[in-house]
Amino acid sequence: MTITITAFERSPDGGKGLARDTRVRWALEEAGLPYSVRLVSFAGMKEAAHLAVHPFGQIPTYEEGDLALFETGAIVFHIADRHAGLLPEDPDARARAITWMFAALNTVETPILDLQTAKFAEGDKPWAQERLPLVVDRIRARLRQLADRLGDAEWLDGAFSAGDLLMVSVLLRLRMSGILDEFPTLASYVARGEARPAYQRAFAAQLAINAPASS
Ligand code: GTB
Repeated sequence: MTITITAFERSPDGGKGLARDTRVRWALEEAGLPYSVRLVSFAGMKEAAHLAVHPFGQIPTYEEGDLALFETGAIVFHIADRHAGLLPEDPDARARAITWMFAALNTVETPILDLQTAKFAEGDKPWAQERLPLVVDRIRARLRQLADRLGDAEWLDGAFSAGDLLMVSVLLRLRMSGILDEFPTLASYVARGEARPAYQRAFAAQLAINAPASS
């Protein structure tokens, strides 16, 4: 059955792969699934046709026959649950990999999102310069804990899993800030994720849409 996902008509990041469709593309590539992409504008996301699939008017979405999903974590889990390569067969190892998926989105990404908010949405507020160091310190604390747990391991729990896919994707959002480089263990972990052929294909596919046209 054909899989169709949605992505920005033109991502504000200009092709850095930070919009969340890249996570879904990566999961589809890891699973070896062909897919098509429906590009949506910011205005189109708020129109009834898109809201019928995504109640919050965002990307990405995932459609497969009669099934329509939103929320990146749920989409990646759906792909990982139904296809080999992203979750272990062993039930306990599978549960731990799913735990890492939640940890990436609920525990590690949340302070990182605060940084985006503090910089871009609240940067002009009179208290912004006071708040920023607090936000950055909370990120550093999380990354320290994550780096301690990862240690010298290649991936978070045995073989590469959907937990790593989401964790690497979340950490990638920090690259521009320089904070990731303060944690060489995590910088290397992210580099291992980016080196995976499936990630490379996903990144190239979004870049083909989002790269600024050369003059
Ligand atoms: N919880 C939802 C999920 O995980 O799927 C969040 C989805 C979401 O935030 N979607 C964003 C969106 O549609 C795009 S990915 N925004 C439009 C809107 O809300 O109107 C977030 C994103 C956007 C841009 C960059 N960037 O330019 O670097 C990075 C990440």
